[in-house]
Amino acid sequence: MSLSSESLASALSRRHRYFPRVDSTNDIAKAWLLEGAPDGAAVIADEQLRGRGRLGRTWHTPPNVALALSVILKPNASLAARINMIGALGVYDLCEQVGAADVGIKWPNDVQILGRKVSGILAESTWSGEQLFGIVLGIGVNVRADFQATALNNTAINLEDFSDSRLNRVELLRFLLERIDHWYERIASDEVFMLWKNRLNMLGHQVLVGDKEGRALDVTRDGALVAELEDGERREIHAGDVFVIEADRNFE
Ligand code: BT5
Repeated sequence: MSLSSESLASALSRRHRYFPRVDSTNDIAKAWLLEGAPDGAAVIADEQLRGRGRLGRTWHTPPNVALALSVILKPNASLAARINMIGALGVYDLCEQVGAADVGIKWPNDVQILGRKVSGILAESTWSGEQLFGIVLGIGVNVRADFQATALNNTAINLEDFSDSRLNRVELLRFLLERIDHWYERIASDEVFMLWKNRLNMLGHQVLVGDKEGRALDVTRDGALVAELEDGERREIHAGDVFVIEADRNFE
């Protein structure tokens, strides 16, 4: 069963829109949100020409080899920061489902297998004044991409590396969306936060906070990272960029 409007229509019961090729599923989902898309609606694409990461970075989604989706969610505004957790937990479950071991979440939004990035998550909120209109939860997952000729060769990994047989992307999407629904239903519960925290692979490890070195100590309930810098200063990082230092990458 290959990825197509027909195969998705028979596999998914939720409202969704499928496109063989888009610039970015997040952009389409944001427009649909403004037109009144229902909670849980999803935009799915086979290929992205301008897949977006955070801070102007790009996300690589060649045709036939990946998952690219954006789920429109309408949580209570006080729980908006947990949407990233929902995405990461869903992808983590998907990795385990295909048999991957050593799966971990790298704060704030990467899912890694063996320390390499299999998935990136980009949650974008739309506000109408003080009111949260909705959040687009964008998720990219590598299934069988060829990274050899790219700069990602040493840092990216595919789900199919952990499976004896070819993976069916329609089935993967169905499972991932089910897990997102599962965690979204529990978004207000402590279970979501605790499990996300337990699945982080970097607490206790050295990190770079901007240009300063420090140690990742903890995370707050709304998803901020607490790091202790070399000079002993403790800092809460909300949207900053934290890199795990290479030498400390073999999370034992
Ligand atoms: C992310 O950003 O990891 C968020 C990626 C979100 C992508 C999804 S796909 C569906 C939806 N539509 C969109 O347009 N976006 C979302 P960030 O943490 O900034 O990481 C970006 C970095 O990851 C890049 O600078 C590369 O180094 C690396 N990267 C890019 N493509 C990759 C891939 N396919 N696999 C592994 N690493 C990749």
